[in-house]
Amino acid sequence: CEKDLDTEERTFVAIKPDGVQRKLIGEIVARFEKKGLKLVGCKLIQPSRKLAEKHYAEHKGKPFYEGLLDFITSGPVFAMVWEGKEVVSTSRSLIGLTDPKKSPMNTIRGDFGIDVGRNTIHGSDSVESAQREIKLWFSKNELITSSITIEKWIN
Ligand code: ABT
Ligand code: MG
Repeated sequence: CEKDLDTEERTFVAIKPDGVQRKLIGEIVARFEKKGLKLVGCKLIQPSRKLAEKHYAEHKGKPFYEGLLDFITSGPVFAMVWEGKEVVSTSRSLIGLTDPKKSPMNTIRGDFGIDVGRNTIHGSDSVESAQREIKLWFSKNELITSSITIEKWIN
């Protein structure tokens, strides 16, 4: 029976301005690919203040909120949508803990960061957040929905 790709779990992942500036896009994308996850959309985008406010709405009023918005809008962000089995939690495992100092080695934040306010990468924290964030950052036509697989192009 054919796999229905439309119903597979998706998550929103974004390499933050510090990660882009430090040329970590290739390294990070490679880790997601090697894990077996599937990239269904990506773009380099410098988020507007409005987009950043919507994205981080849950943190409004917290002491780090304004600084967080300044940081996330300070340069290009590499936004991605990944698909796969339990991709939300799988991605959070690849990413590691919020504070890079406390994040284990072999996680992205554990390997590449030292500052909680510059933690390199974002990943949705639940299936509900993922659905909200994907809608916020991407339009439908920017995401691959076709179930055509590479095998069909091989004779
Ligand atoms: P995000 O993927 O950015 O959402 O991080 P994560 O979900 O792991 O952690 P949360 B709690 O959502 O943090 C959001 C951003 O706020 C920064 N932060 C967080 C601080 O600077 N100080 C704090 O005390 C806390 C709790 C870390 C996250 N982003 N960055 N960069
Ligand atoms: Mg978060």
